[in-house]
Amino acid sequence: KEEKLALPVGVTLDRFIMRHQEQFPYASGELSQLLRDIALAGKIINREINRAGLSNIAGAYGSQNVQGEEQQKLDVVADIRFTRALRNGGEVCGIISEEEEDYIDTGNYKGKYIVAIDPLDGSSNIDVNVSIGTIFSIYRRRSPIGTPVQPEDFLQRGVDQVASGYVLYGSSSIMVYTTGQGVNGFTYEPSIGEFILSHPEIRTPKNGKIFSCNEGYYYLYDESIRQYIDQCKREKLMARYIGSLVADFHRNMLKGGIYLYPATPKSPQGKLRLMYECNALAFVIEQAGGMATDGQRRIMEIEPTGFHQRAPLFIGSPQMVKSIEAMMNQARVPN
Ligand code: P6P
Repeated sequence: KEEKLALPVGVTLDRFIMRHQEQFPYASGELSQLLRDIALAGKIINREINRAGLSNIAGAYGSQNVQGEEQQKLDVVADIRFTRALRNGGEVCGIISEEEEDYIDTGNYKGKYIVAIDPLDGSSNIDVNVSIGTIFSIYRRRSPIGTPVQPEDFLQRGVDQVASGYVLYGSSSIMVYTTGQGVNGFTYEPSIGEFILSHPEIRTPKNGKIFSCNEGYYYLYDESIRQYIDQCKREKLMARYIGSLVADFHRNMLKGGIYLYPATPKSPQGKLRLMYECNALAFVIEQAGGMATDGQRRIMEIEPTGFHQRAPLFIGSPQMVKSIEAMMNQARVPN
């Protein structure tokens, strides 16, 4: 295990990636380049989001933007930008995206990596100025280099992720990722167009005082989930639910807390997607000392069978996740 590389706050993402790569003498630099490509796409989306403004409000200026182009919804724009950046970067042989039914063969047969991505999660929040995020997950391909990507290249368990992370477009924008050596956050400085290390070595508190779920579904949840929510209220915990996964996840990771999206009769497998939401955030939270489960199994051990399959998600401070898991297990034990 290489010694921890403690870089000072203020170092740029490029410098950070380069310094970390130096620690892996056999690293070919492809993953470093891939992370840079993702950061570049994040900068471009950040600009599009900040520019959305009036041009994106339906009716205000019609659906044409100033260039007379058909105004596209930002999540479509994000999907085009990210898939283009990943295709042009050359490191990625295939992509699965929340916005695309089938996988994308980028034609980069020499590419070592595949990427699962939610280009802009929570896009319903865009029109009401709520923070939104990009979530990504990176795997090494399984099929031979030099051949076209195969479906099974994408169906890998979360434990096999090489890297994962997100970009949160909020009051300021931040890119947070892990390559399995801890979690670091880089705040975007638009005046110089750089992501700057602002949150080195993020560790999530072992316990927390925030619970995040859509209580509108309270009566749809299993009894054990309702018991856990009641317990949170008895303990006077803070209810915080933005309705934007990346924003809720990021706040809870920094301050301590739990985010839950349980199964309901309406969504028997929950709502969130395993490959490019649950697994990506599960890798980050575990690297920050937290936990992520579907209520029965560690999220990252779920054997995927489909690109867009859903999973219930309980993620955050380990003591809080363990506590709701215990309640759910108790409910399962026949008395
Ligand atoms: P609900 C947004 O659509 C999203 O995918 C996540 O960002 C968010 O946490 C969740 O769904 C909100 O879902 O059912 O509470 O509106």
